[in-house]
Amino acid sequence: MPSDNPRPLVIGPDNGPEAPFPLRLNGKVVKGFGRGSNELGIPTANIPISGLSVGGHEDVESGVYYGWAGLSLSKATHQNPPGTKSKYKLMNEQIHDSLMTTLSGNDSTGEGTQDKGSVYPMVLSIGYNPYYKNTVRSVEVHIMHGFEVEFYGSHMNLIILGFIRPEYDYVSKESLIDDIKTDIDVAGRSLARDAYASFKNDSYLLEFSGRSEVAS
Ligand code: ADP
Ligand code: RBF
Ligand code: MG
Repeated sequence: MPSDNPRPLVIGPDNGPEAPFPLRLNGKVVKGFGRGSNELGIPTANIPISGLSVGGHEDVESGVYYGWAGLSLSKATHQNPPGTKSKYKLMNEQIHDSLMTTLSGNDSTGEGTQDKGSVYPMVLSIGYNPYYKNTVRSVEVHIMHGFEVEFYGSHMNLIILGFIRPEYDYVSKESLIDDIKTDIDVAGRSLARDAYASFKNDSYLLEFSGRSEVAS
């Protein structure tokens, strides 16, 4: 169960990520249990667990992390490019605005690079989803952006910059959703800091050639 203590507003030192971060991993977006959008209203793009073998992260602790996701070009990234004041509603509006403002000064995405793919802020859950008692470990990414369509089959590159919290069991679905919304705000504030925002330009995020089916 989560504790009743107030949660920190940001995670990680202001001057940049601390070891073992940044962690890099990648994989192709696959089907999960279909619960994210339908049950929670929070879609998560799942990648095969073998994505963790990239850079030898198999032993990474289960829990909730934040960072940046690079998505290969798809109908989804085309229809609604990053930075557009999209219909994204799960992050506190002020935090979202200042994250978008920080990013516009330091822009490797947006219209000009649509042919290369796009970079978005993300929160990541690695583990067994104790609330659902999954028997397989999953790697799931919620992207803080409003997409019009699904992007199964797209390749996703991830840079993880910090550990937010362990995974918990919850007394209700609503309390799980509340905590995920807090994770999204914590990630938004954390990523808006210069030393974290700059990772959005890391070339790893938009390298897709040779990265296919599963992780490479
Ligand atoms: P599954 O159990 O198959 O992962 P979800 O309900 O979690 O199903 O939905 C995930 C799918 O929704 C993703 O694979 C992706 O194609 C799509 N999607 C749409 N918007 C988002 C978003 N903001 N973040 C992550 N995935 C999204
Ligand atoms: N599931 C849990 O059972 N416990 C958690 O603490 C938990 N935290 C999550 C945090 C984030 C940011 C995200 C995106 C998902 C989290 N989940 C957690 C997983 C959630 O149950 C899962 O995404 C849905 O079941 C859809 O697969
Ligand atoms: Mg999912």
